[in-house]
Amino acid sequence: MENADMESNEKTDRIIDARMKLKRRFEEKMTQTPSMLDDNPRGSGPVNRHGMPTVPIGQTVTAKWPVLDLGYQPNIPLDKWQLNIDGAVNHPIRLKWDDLMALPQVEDTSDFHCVTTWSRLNIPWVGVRFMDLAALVDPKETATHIMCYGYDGYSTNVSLEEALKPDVLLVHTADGQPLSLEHGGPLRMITPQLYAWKGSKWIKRIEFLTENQLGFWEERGYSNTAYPWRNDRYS
Ligand SMILES: Nc1nc2c(c(=O)[nH]1)N[C@H]1C(S)=C(S)[C@@H](COP(=O)(O)O)O[C@H]1N2
Ligand SMILES: [Mo]
Repeated sequence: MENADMESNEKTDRIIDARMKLKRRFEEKMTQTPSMLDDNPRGSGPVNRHGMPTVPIGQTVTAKWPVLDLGYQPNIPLDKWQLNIDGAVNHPIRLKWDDLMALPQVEDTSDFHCVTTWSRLNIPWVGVRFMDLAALVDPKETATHIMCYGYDGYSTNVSLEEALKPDVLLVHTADGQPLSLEHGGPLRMITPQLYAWKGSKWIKRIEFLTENQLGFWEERGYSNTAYPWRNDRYS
């Protein structure tokens, strides 16, 4: 076998190992998250693949895709773009665009629920699983949360038991098109089982934390947990 192949096999093995370890470590905690715990998630419409009513309580479905930001949309050319993943991890990494595209690419269709009461359903995404990025950096035993930072100065915190769910992606493609600048292109995170503010647009850094910290909106009164089927909007 070529040296490069051997190296890449070792890397793949390391990632698979780390992924299994993470699964085992967070399985129990994940069953305690509202989406898996609640017998009667609140909302209307047919049951979705997570067992929740399609439209969470207090939400209205929109065909349009509104834009929410802090009044500034940072435009990062792909050759300058990078994503740092660091904090309480064994292998901090800095990904350039080509590194990101070389990782396993996942297609998934999911819903988007904004706390300001609109929901956009069935958005087809392409991107990389947060779980796979976490496996790459191998979180320390003490890691419990992440803080995600955007190029616009935004931040938002997510617990690892939520972030490691398989539909949490870092996406570069939506509706079959490169993710537009206004929606967080070139890369944003999505958290389909939480309100959409938990997904940072223009993501530039993911910091693993050993205790919970509040992000931009969480400091301003939005819920720490942000679970749409409990109408869990404010703290
Ligand atoms: N970097 C960054 N990410 C962000 C925001 C922001 O202002 N900056 N707004 C959040 C909020 S409140 C929502 S509802 C969604 C909106 O995403 P959209 O503009 O693509 O609809 O992005 C979230 N992620
Ligand atoms: Mo929002």
